[in-house]
Amino acid sequence: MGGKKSKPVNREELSPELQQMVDDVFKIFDKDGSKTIEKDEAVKHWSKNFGKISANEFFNTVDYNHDGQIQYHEFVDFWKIVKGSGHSEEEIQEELERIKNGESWIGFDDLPAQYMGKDKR
Ligand SMILES: [Ca+2]
Repeated sequence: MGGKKSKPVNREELSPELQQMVDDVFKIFDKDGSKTIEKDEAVKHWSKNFGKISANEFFNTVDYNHDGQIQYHEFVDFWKIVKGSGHSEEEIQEELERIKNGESWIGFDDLPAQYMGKDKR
């Protein structure tokens, strides 16, 4: 959208350690083990702090096919794209830690446009 040049979508494989962390965080959300994160599971997770805001941002960014659920493969794919966009595994771990601790979803700059969530400018 708009005239801004869009970054190509690059994916980079995650290290086994990071993959494990991604799996762990996914399981924190996916309480019923359905292999999808439902919106209300995300809202519940962030209920202490910014609840709906973080959950909405999270879904805007990661629910790429907009079906209202974050499938496991969407979740994993997202982190591969973050890494492929030049973010270090340390940065990714920090964001995963934040999510784990129920801190607000920050997201990342300079991802391909379709993975930027809603436009914040
Ligand atoms: Ca989805």
